[in-house]
Amino acid sequence: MKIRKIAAAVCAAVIMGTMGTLSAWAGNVIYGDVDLNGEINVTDVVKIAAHVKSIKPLVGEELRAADVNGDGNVDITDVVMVAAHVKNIKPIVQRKN
Ligand SMILES: [Ca+2]
Ligand SMILES: [Ca+2]
Repeated sequence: MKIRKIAAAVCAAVIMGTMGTLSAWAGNVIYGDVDLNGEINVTDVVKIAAHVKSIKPLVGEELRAADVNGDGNVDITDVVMVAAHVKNIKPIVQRKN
């Protein structure tokens, strides 16, 4: 019986993991959270700035999360918006993914 319980727990964990992956794939990004760690901080500002300066281009979800104002481009405006958020000057308003 114990083995069945463990097997059920493992199954549940796998299903949960798959669902988590799918929802990430479906694209629930936090705009401004470019490194996708769940919070918007100075690291994200640095990453967007590096992208804008063509030092280290962002791809995929990171790139999508970096377009904070949703105009289709990741540029200095997005850097400024994330910086303002981090400094508690102007919080980023999350729009629908
Ligand atoms: Ca982050
Ligand atoms: Ca933008």
